[in-house]
Amino acid sequence: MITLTRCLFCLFLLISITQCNQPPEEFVPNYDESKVPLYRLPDPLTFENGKSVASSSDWYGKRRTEMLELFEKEVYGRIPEFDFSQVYILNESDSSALDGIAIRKQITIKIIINDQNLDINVLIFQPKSEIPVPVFLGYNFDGNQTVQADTNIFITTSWVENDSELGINDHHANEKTRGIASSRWPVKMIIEHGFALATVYYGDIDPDYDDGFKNGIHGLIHPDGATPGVDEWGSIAAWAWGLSRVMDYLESDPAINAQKVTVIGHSRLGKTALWAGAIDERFAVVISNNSGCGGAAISRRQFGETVERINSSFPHWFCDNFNHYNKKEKKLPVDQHMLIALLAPRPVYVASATEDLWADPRGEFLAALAADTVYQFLGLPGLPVKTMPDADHPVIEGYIGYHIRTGKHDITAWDWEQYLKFVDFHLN
Ligand code: GTR
Repeated sequence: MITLTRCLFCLFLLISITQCNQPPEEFVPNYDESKVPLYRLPDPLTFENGKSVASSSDWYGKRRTEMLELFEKEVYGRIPEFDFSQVYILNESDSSALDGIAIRKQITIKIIINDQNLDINVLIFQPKSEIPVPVFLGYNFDGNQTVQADTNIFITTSWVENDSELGINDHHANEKTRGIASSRWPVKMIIEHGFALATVYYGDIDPDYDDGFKNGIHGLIHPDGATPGVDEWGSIAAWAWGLSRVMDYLESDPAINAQKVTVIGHSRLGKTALWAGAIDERFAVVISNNSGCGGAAISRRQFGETVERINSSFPHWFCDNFNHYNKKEKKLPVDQHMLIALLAPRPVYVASATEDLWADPRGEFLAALAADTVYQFLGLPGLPVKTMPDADHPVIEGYIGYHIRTGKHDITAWDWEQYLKFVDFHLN
């Protein structure tokens, strides 16, 4: 008997060891619409206790708060309460920028927490105007100097990703990076439409790698190796917090109309723009460009990038609770249409690209469509179409704008043209 037990135990050990040595299962994204599982979206107009939202005060006063808390607890993580002060330092300003059509300003927002500092470096281009101007606020991926080939822009000193082609091998940006993202920032066009542009390198707030939350704003708030709790902020929430600090600054700048701040972001920064707009209602308009999983796309579709995949590739983006929904999207008490609905009654624009299947363009459209019920409920024209428009046919007349552009995962001058029209239509 003992021998038999021992044999069984050895067999069990052998199987376990063999399993441990298996390479991790390769992730094969689903790009086949017919393989999207059947799912039912949670209804933004039904409370968690099953009761219906009956009035707009029910929505604004109760259900919206309930949904916001669910997103905080299960997806992005709650921002802990902490004391800080901030000062604004104007480092540079020049009224002959962009061939004389704009004023360039470079400001440091110095956040002071327990005698430690976090510097958020803001680059602003603004039209020459007698009256305060509306502004687009968006993070850039690689440093303010990448937005324009303008030698006066300070090169970021924050941690950046290494890039052998650009000769970056010690996480410090260099001269070669000037203007490399200028196709994503058609600054002249923005200025000519009467808008200012404010941009910040997102790495100023939290460097985008999984370091156990030791650096950036997390490091200042959770010192001595402590990490955020399972329902506390990951990097997306930290970046969203940073956008609110820039908003604080914009409110203090007499050249800016702080009632007309549009927060915009591409990809992971589109996810961030959506969450920033949800938690900070000072943002008048929100634009999500190709934000995909954890952004505008419906998680339950499991098309392209999935919850499990994003949590394993980027464990620092969301709160730890989000891991509970790996391969269990149906258990999520929310889905991303509810994130869009949290922006009501403000205008929001969702944009996809035909070749960006990883971000699930149809899932992004369906989320915008499902958010429409909340806008309609509040008496606002939400999304003016019921079926996905053809490529390059923007829908901008409602409170929810949408387009799918021909091409790849990117933000282009054509995307910006639509955003300028949309924001002009709603804010001016
Ligand atoms: C991808 C990620 C996407 C998206 C993108 C980006 O690797 O899977 O969710 O955020 O990065 O931000 O460029």
